[in-house]
Amino acid sequence: MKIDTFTLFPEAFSWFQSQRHVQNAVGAGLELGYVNYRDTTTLSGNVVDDTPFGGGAGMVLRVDVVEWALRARYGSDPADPPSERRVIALTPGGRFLDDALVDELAAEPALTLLCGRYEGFDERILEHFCTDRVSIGRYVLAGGELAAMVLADAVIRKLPGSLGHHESALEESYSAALEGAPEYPHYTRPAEYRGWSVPDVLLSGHHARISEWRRQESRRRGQNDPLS
Ligand code: 6GU
Repeated sequence: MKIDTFTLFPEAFSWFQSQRHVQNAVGAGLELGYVNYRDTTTLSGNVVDDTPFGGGAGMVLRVDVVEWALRARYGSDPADPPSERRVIALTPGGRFLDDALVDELAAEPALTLLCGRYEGFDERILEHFCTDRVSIGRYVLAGGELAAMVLADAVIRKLPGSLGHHESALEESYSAALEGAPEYPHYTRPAEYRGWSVPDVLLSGHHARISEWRRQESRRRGQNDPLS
């Protein structure tokens, strides 16, 4: 898979990229690229944004600036995105990111993530250059970078070779294996701490009973999930 991120702050991704599971995925063939809108703008002073028509607070990322960046990267008209690439704008008005969308994106050969800053994107960017708009929740971030990292992190840990044990991405919170419910509780040593003990069944070595207990706990937690 290839993931290109367009941003004014590529340096913000250096910690993200250094994480073990991301490096593992890179070792297994993931290609990560970063493009700074600033590098291809031809506006004087390397300008990338402007004030909104109609007035109002903040600055808006310009449609021409985004076109130049996309053309320079892909050599084609961004208004005809190739079918093998999802072009995703990170924007608070988008489709909410959930495990199903993450699975869908993890199956794609190529993703382009467009980060906005300030008040966001000129609407024509979303309309003509993007296949998707994605939000990570009902609140507003100052820019799309953190949202892009959230999306990329969730996608990358689904790729083969990212996690130590491939199964660890299968039976986890919100996955189909747990029928969309949150994950069951985990415990490790010490088995007893300040009088707080680990459920006996987990120490029993009885795999069928352990599985059954975990499914029950996961379902029970799912009943308290306000979104399900
Ligand atoms: Cl994707 N971007 C911004 N700027 N704010 C957000 C968001 C995205 N998702 C939730 N809030």
